Amino acid sequence: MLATTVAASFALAAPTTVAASFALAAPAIVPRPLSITPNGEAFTFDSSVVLVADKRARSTALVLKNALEPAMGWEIPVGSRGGKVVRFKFAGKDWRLGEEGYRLTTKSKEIVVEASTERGLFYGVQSLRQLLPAANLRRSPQTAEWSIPGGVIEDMPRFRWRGSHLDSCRHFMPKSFVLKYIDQLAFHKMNTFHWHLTDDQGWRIEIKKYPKLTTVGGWRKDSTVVYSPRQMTGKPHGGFYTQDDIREVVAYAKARHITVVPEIEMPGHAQAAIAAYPELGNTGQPIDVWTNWGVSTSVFNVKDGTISFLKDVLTEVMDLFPSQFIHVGGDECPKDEWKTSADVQARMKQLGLKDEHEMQSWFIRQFDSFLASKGRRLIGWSEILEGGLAPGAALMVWLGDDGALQAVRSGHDVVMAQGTTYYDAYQSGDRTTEPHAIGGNTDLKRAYEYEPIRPGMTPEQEKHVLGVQCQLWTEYIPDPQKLEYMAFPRLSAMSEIGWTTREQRDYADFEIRMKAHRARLEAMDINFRGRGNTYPYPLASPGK
Ligand code: TNX
Repeated sequence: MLATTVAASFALAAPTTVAASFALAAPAIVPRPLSITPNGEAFTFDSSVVLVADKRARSTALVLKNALEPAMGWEIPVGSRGGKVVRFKFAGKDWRLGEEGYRLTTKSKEIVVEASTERGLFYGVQSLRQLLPAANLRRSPQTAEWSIPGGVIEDMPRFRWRGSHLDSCRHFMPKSFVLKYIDQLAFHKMNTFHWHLTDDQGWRIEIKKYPKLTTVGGWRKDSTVVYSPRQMTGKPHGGFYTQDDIREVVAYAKARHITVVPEIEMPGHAQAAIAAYPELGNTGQPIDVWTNWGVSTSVFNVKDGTISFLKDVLTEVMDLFPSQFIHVGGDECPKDEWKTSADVQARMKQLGLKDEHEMQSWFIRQFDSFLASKGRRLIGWSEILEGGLAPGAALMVWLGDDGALQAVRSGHDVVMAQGTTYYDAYQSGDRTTEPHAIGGNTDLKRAYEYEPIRPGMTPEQEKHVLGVQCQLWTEYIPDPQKLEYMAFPRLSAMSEIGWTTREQRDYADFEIRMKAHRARLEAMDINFRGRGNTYPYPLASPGK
């Protein structure tokens, strides 16, 4: 309600012609801000500039200081006055730009970054960096005209969950890369990092009580390169994050106003855990960590011991991740083993459950009440809807609109993560030039045009759409270089889906701004598609 009023009045105050001429004079900001009103002045950074911040704003001033000093090549003091200043200011009572919004006012002698929270100030700093020449993003002294055009930017996000998922299981992604990726989320004003940490092909988080999860479950003998006709690497693959690594990543993200939401998969996508502890499975037979892609039929059994095991795991997970939401997966759990297991059938009977779908629902509910008792909320993929959502649980919608509508109609929150947000898909229809990907074609335009509010939602139900995120599943993404190729520039599009108002989201305008933005990505060493690098990966196989 507030957002629409504010947006509408700014749209009136800043007609498109003004915005367009300003866009020519100024580097373009991604995600697109709510309003930009030029004033014809310019601020030039030189060694007289002082950052002025009170105690509460000091850490954000330091973010700007640390960001700019390497490229500018001189020291930028934080003080109380100076010749020219960048002033950090907390907003008064009449503030209309929300907790994450900011106002950035640039005149020839002064820049004021204003917000009601440190988070808002932080986003103001991100815009400021995009107003400077892209050279400010490099890490050694650069020669540049450090000038930014004067004016007022007023800005606030559309959604409160603006995220990216990363699958560290199908291919282990080194911690150094995870940190670099988090920097990119922050640069794009995204605030949620959904970390997929367990799957059939690898368990990636150290759990003190169950060391074999990583010593055994963290490693596999081989990996699929192309599914059909089958090509394997012939090499072992693995890795995991220690609890110290996890704490480091969580704190690093927090300093950038990003919440890390961990995902521990259950009852399916569990083969690596069962490889480590066969008693968690249905056959009791030792199995290997999976070397194939797809959906494994080896799933958790439903014994008390397995439920306790998972509660122990979640207890360590909650110690490491302060996020309100804990993701328990819940997707793609084949019922083959449960149908033939005498134990599972007996348990179903004892609990009065009519089929295996109700069994799955019972399973998930054990964790819903457990997480709720610890003050957390459960989130899971579309399938946790089968058999009914527990109160308080939220749905991550990767399947069709029906599930999203069912969830919001019954008052449940949803995060939209549907097919068009899967950035493991091809980025072009031309399979002769693209590196091998999982399928489909989500080019930049298609990615950009995804709309999280689905047809049929009433304004009241729309409020249950917390936001949106992109997914980086890594079956065909063996390393950071290719991850960046698949994620960028589509992640820039995702940032705009989450941040920019519906009315202001415009692909033609985005493309113009992306010219400047690509130069920024290049300066930050992002291997985005279109950068012109070559890739040591197999090309798409015809027809796949
Ligand atoms: C479906 S989305 C999966 C993943 C795969 C992905 C590949 C979801 C909840 N499950 O296990 O990696 O497709 O695009």
